[in-house]
Amino acid sequence: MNKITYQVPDMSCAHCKAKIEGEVNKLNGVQEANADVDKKRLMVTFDENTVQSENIEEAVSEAGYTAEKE
Ligand SMILES: [Cu+2]
Repeated sequence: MNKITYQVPDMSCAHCKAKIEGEVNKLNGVQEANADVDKKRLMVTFDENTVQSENIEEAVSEAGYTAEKE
């Protein structure tokens, strides 16, 4: 399992958090996505053999937000 952390500067409330987590958790290979609204941070545990960080970034942008690798 791999862990990656992103900054999501446009995440501002619990609704954003739920939307982002929901979209990232849909990806095959993602074990856990956890967003911290106060720190504007997204932590993802994933299997790099199944899913890549680009896929995670795409899922975040599908939710309407921007993920920047920390
Ligand atoms: Cu929001």
